[in-house]
Amino acid sequence: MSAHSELIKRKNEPYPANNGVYVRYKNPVVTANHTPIHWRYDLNAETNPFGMERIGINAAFNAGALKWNGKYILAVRVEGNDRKSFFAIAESPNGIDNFRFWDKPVVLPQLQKPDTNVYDMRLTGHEDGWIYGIFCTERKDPDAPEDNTSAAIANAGIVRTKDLINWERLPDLVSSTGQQRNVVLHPEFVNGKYALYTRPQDGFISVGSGGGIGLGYVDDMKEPVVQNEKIINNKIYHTVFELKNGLGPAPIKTEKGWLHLAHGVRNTAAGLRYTLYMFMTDLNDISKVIYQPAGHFMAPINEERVGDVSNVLFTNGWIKDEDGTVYIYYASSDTRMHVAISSVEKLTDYVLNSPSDKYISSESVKTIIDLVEKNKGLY
Ligand code: M1P
Repeated sequence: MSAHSELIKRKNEPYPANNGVYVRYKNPVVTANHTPIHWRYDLNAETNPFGMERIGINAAFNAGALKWNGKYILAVRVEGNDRKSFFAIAESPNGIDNFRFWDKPVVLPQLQKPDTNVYDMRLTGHEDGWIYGIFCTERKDPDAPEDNTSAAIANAGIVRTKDLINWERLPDLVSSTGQQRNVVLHPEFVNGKYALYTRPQDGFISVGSGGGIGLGYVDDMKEPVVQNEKIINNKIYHTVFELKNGLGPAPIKTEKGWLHLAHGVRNTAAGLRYTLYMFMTDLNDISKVIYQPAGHFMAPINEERVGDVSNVLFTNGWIKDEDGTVYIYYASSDTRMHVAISSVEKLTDYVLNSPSDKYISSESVKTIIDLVEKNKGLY
């Protein structure tokens, strides 16, 4: 067996230690090395006598996820050595290992002005019958001075499909708040409208006076103009989402409310630190956050800490299975994909019963002391 097929067929194992909320799996589920050999090597010995890799793949991360035709599907952000990202579908029979890329990457139809770079697709199976992919489209800022070669404009690109092969491109999102990233489509209509979670930002990297997870409504995805956008989960001083935040995948509906998974960013002397956190919104008013545990739900550990952009966990995909198991797909340090397993029941318990942030140290101590008192006689 070749090293490549050995890597793909490698069995994954759970880490023995866990916190009762989720179980991490040991091996990354998708890496740059999982991409097919025939994407990277010219397999003709006449035109490639040295057997050289012709096209390098740098990373495979930030994947959208969906259970489709009984398979666990990831819409992976694959980044070439040329720094361009694109999407490629990888599927697994069990959600934890054996992820294999489809024959070719996704061919994304272009608008009049092509995307320079695309990334971080959220897949939503909407009740209108389409599977939508909302992703970040990035283009050079036309107003940037000539010597500024980094200034870019980020917005939400939109595609939809019925088979994950043929994608219909819809116009980019139109919102009054400037740039957008981390835009996610809610799976149900709300009062007959499409509901979109947004992340308005003033600049390309910095959210500036913008930021926070927003919610807005669109009448028709073929003319995606966001109305009534308002922030439902703001950035807050001295939290794990002090600097910025953004929604991960589309929320999961439970009996108690909509479960949300998001990323929060804070600044440190070592640079930005991205962790994952959760909250729940009301079933009757999806703009209302009803529960939010303090702090992070997952943070980078061990080798997850290191990569192209170190100290980053990012998620834009999870799958709720028929039996209530939840597969949480997350990327570490903008380099590779992992899975952790939980369930709707456990995540709901986590969100409902973990203490909320009281925003000052003395209250954090009080919360611990309350638990110590409650545990009297049990330790
Ligand atoms: O490098 C970390 C992440 O940075 C951006 O996320 P956000 O817009 O929330 O800061 C994105 O480029 C994301 O792809 C990346 O993982």
